Amino acid sequence: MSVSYRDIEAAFEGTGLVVRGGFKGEHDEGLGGVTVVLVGNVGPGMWSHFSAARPDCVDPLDTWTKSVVAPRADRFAASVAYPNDKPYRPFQQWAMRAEPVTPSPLGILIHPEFGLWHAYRAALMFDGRIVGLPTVQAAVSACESCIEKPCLNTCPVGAFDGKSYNVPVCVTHMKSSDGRPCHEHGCLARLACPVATKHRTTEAQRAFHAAAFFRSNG
Ligand code: B12
Repeated sequence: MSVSYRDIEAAFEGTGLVVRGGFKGEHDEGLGGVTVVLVGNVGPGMWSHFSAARPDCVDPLDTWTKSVVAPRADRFAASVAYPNDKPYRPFQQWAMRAEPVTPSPLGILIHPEFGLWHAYRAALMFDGRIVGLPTVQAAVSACESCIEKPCLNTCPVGAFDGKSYNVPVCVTHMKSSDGRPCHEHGCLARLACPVATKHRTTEAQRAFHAAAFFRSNG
């Protein structure tokens, strides 16, 4: 079956998830002959779709994601990998081959249009090639021209030093009463990024991700 990139994009239109580029896998990474196409969310676009169909379970976003992605993957005879399924697949490394994203000082990847306000939800694996797979433009990181780097001096407990993320320090702060703003507004360091502020997710979405992070790490 010959699959076109445009058809994959069309299959996700109106779902809240979007197709985010792809790449041809190599034999030495166990992806010989496979084309990987990433699916994710950008800006606040996913939230209303997810909220309207939110399942009542422990991992509602993962469950909702699978309900959107799995039937579409079946239609294209593609297999699927999800970022939270173990063993973890290298989604960030894949993302850098699929679109012009680069590591930010926070560790998460920065996108030229959406800044830090995006994520990856699934990887579709196709046997063979995809017609019309976009080529990736050279990435220019917005962080390079950002002199003040407020992401590195906003965290109330200095959990980010530009090289690593001190998860225990972050979680201990979130457990204390002083950590309330992090629960209510989401990660303050991420929120301080001056890039693509118009694509920020809503406060409700940020609080949802903060709660999920705290539940699994707190
Ligand atoms: C485990 C994990 C974590 C761990 C971090 C582990 C670590 N070493 O520091 C914890 C739970 C702390 C974490 C946190 C977050 N994570 Co995380 N995480 C993952 C996950 C599920 C697996 C990473 C992995 O081991 N991959 C396998 C290895 C082989 O691949 P890799 O590409 O080399 O992975 C390395 C990096 O991903 C790094 N890493 C992962 N998350 C983070 C977060 C930060 C801040 C840093 C510095 C590094 C880091 O650790 C990996 C091993 O060195 C990935 C999804 C995935 N499958 O990759 C998401 C993922 C990397 N996380 C993501 C996000 C968004 C976050 C949060 C910001 C989520 C939130 N709550 O808002 C938080 C940061 C907390 C905060 N205060 O904001 C996104 C990043 C998207 C992007 N734009 O780049 C991913 C891709 C998931 C997704 N659905 O898109 N995460």
